[in-house]
Parts: sequence; structure tokens; C-alpha cells
Amino acid sequence: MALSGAPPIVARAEAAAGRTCIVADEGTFSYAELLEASGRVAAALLDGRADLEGARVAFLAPPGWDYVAVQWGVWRAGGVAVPLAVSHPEAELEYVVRDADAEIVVAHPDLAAALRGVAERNGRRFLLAGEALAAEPAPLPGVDEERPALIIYTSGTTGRPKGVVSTHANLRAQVTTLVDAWGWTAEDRTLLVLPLHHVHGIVNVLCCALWSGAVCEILPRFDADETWRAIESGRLTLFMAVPTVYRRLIAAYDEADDERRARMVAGCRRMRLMVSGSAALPVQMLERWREISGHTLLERYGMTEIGMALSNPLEGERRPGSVGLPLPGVETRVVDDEGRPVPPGTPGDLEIRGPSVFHQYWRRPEATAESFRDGWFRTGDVAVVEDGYYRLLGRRSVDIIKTGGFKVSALEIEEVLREHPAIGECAVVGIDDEEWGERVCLAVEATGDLPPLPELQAWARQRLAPYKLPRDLRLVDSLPRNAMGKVVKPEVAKLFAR
Ligand code: MCA
Ligand code: AMP
Repeated sequence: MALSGAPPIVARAEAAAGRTCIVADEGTFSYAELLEASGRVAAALLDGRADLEGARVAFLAPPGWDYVAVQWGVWRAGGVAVPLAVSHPEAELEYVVRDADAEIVVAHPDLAAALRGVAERNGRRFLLAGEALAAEPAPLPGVDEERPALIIYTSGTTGRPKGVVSTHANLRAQVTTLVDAWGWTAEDRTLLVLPLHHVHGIVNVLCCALWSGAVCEILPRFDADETWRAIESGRLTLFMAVPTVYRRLIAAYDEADDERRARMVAGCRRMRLMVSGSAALPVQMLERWREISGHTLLERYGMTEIGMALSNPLEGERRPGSVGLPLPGVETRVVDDEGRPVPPGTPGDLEIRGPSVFHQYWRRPEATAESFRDGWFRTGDVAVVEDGYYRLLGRRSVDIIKTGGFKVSALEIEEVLREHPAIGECAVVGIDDEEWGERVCLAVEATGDLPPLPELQAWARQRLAPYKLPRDLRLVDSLPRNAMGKVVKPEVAKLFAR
């Protein structure tokens, strides 16, 4: 196996060759099998070329073996991996394929129908994952660490989602800081229940496990009962999820009989670490989980553009309501409006610097430039430092909503909904919600007969991911506006007060 010049995570796999790496619906696979399979995928993508030279490869597969083999195959061929979301309707898939300017589109056979059409319409090469996995091996290029590796689409304060480009070196920095801070080893065995079009699932779980030579069990989608069964087996050592997932696990525990509860508790006690992130973990949830599992959830903070930046410690005090301390290799600062650092105890804007910070927004140089100040990435989150521990106080923009751990843009949803014939002006706001953190709510000035919410959702479902759909609706004569005529979102939010 010639792995010199391979991307760092791939090169490391040689040392773990005989060990199990993936346990998924498709079966159990070793690191050697992953190297073999991803080599075949790379050869299929190259199709006689020496190097993809940064061509984007968009791929759609449920979390599982094909997903991992294709992702590694893209990297080994010198391409940039653009993971597509299983839950997205065709319109969103097409947006990403076009915006990323993907040269090749790869799909799992179960999800091929919509994507094949997208590829054909846009003149992209289309490949089934199975075909790629069956290709004859070929020589593979060397891939320099500074080359782009991954584009993840993330919603921001400007309309449609932007592609966040991270290099192999960025990914290595994001992974190694977590491997060190959370003590990952080859003896670890984790269960991945998160979607694989975002950093939490891709970097924190999948890449950290594979970097460490550990075992990553994968569920194609989160299911509380199946997750508990894996925990009950006692074979897992660590687990990571968003607060909404922990809430579902708590609900399933509450419904279980005493005998099963005892098994659930025993399984948790055999684990060494349980982590929460992507959205604020309510202190009550942290406490309830501690009662059930004996674990104080380790809460951490991150962002697609930077990987993880702050984390409560593996050893030492995990402070409820706090996202902890800067991770090794990550520089953090809290600043005022002019970019001057503020003293501890004073709230300000959180900014991040270091090798884990992304390379650029794909083909958006202005947005990239605006997101930095003097070399520091401006997160848009407001934080305060207390005894060295960081506490998040909110976001700069009311138009960013976190729901079920997904970041969504109110502006993007409004833009799509305005295309509905009965919607004139509209405003989307995030309202606090016990289950979802925030839920997406919509106020409308109608221009015709506004259909009831389920009908409106069905219409929007063709255009937007399920987690972007409005969950509550108010029809208003006119939206609250200021003297300039601008809609005042905090006033809109009051319309949904319960
Ligand atoms: C789904 N539903 C919702 C929402 N999502 N309702 C309100 N708000 C939502 N956000 C509805 C569906 O329409 C459906 O209703 C019902 O809930 C079940 O839907 P389903 O798709 O089955 O939901 P689920 O699969 O149970 O989803 C829950 C989930 C998911 C597993 C918690 O939200 C999830 O995977 N979240 C993780 C997101 C994540 O990985 N974020 C990381 C981003 P009906 O049947 O009526 O249609 S990376 C990041 O944030 C940074 C880097 C970081 O720090 O990690
Ligand atoms: P994303 O764009 O999906 O990467 O989401 C990043 C955002 O998620 C951050 O800017 C924060 O607003 C939020 N976030 C991540 N982790 C936490 C956390 N532990 N507590 C509160 N918010 C968080």
C-alpha cells in the first residue's frame, strides 16, 4: 500500500490496518478494508486522470460505510468532498451542487433518484457509490495538506447558505485538538447518531474516531431506542450529541420499565465520556442526565468555520451553563464593538484564531473578508469570561436560529416563503422551545387566502430542509416595523408568546 503523500487521516490508517473501524448497516469493516475501498472510489473518480486537483465531488449517502468510503475516496483522489444532506429536498441538493460547482456527483442507490436528475440537468458526471466501490485500483496522487478538503454548507446572515472550505491542515488541527483534549485512543468505541453534512458528526465523531484507530458504530439516523440498545450493550466508551438528542434519550429512559432502566444505567456507567454541543445545554437537562447516567455532560462550543474552540475539561470542573476553556492550539478573545479586548466579566464578541479556522467561504471573497477582524474570525456569538470559563450570552444576529442543533437563517426561509402566492411580507423568528432549543415561527402579511400551516409546510417541504420549516404561524394585518419601515424581530417574537 503506497500511502506516502496521502491526506493525514488516511495515512494514519495504515498503522491500524487490522483493527475494526466501521460498524454500520452494511457490515463491519477494518481500516485495511477502508483503505482498499476508498482507493477504488478514488480510482473511479479519477477515471484515468492523475489528480482531481481540487475538483468538488458532491456525494449523498446515509451515514454508513458507503459514506465513509466515498469521503476518503474523494480525498485520496485530490478532490474536495461536498457532503449532501439526506434530509434535503431536491431544490436544496441542486443549490449545493451548483454553488459548489461540483464536477462529479456520487449517490447511494437508495437516494439516487433525485440526484441523478440534478446531475444530468446541470451537466455533471454522475456515479453510483456501488460502481465507484467496484472500480479497479489505480495510482493515486500525493495530496498536500494545504489543499482544500471539505466544503460544508452553513446558513448565515445573508440569504442562501455559504460553503465553508476547510483544508486538510484545518481538519487535522480540528481533530487533533479534540483527540488530545478528550483523550481519544484506539481502545475507544463510539456511536454516531448525527447527520453527516455537518462538523459535529463529521469531525467530532467520525474523523476523531478514525484518526485514533477507534471503532465508529454508525446509525443511518438517530433513533432513541436503538441508541439506548447500543449503550445498554456496554460496548461503547464515548458518545456525542446535541441537546435535542439527550432530551429524546431522557424521554425514552422515563418510558422504560425498571429492568431496562437498570441496563441503561449500567451501560452509561461503562462509558468514559459523554459530550453535548451545537446548541446550549439547559442546566436542568445536564442535571437530569447526571441523575440517570452518572455522567456530567461535557459541554463544548464550536462552529462550522472553526471546528471546536471551547470545551469543559475532561478532568476537572465541568461547569453547568458554561462552554468551558479554550482548547489547545485555539486562541480566543472577547472584544468590544471596536475590536478591543474587554476584561473578564464584561460581555463582548467572541473571536477565534488558530490553525483550525477555515480557509474561506467558497467563491465569496467579500463574505470571507468581512468575517475576519485583524486575522481573528468573528463568530457572531456574544460571550463573557468568568474565572477563565466562557459563558455564551446569545448571538449578534436575530436572524440566526438554532433548532435541533441545526443552524438556520431566518432570511433564507423568508426569501423562499415570499415565493408563495398568498404571502406578501413575512418574518421568521426563533422562539425558545424545550424540545428543539428554538423553533422556527412565521408571521405573515397575506396577499390572498393563506392556507393553514400544514398546507404551507407541505408547500415549503419541496423547497426547504425539514428543520427549516415553520412550526407556528401568525397571520397579521401588518408586521411590527420601526420608523424606517424595517421589521422589528423582537416584536414579531412577542406574537408567539405562549
Ligand atoms: C424535525 N422536526 C422538527 C424539527 N426537526 N420540528 C421542529 N423543529 C425542528 N428543528 C419534526 C419533523 O418535521 C417531524 O415531524 C418530527 O419532528 C420528526 O422528524 P425527524 O426528521 O424524524 O426528526 P429527528 O430525526 O427525530 O430529528 C431530531 C434530531 C435532528 C435527531 C435531533 O434534529 C438532528 O439530527 N440534529 C442534529 C443536528 C446536528 O448535527 N447539528 C450539528 C451542526 P412530522 O413527522 O410532523 O413531519 S454543526 C454545529 O452546530 C457546530 C459545528 C457544533 O458546535 O457542533
Ligand atoms: P454551525 O453554524 O451549525 O456550525 O453552528 C455554530 C453555532 O452553534 C455557534 O455559533 C453557536 O451559536 C452555536 N453553538 C455551538 N455550540 C454551542 C453550545 N455549546 N452552546 C450554545 N451555542 C452553541
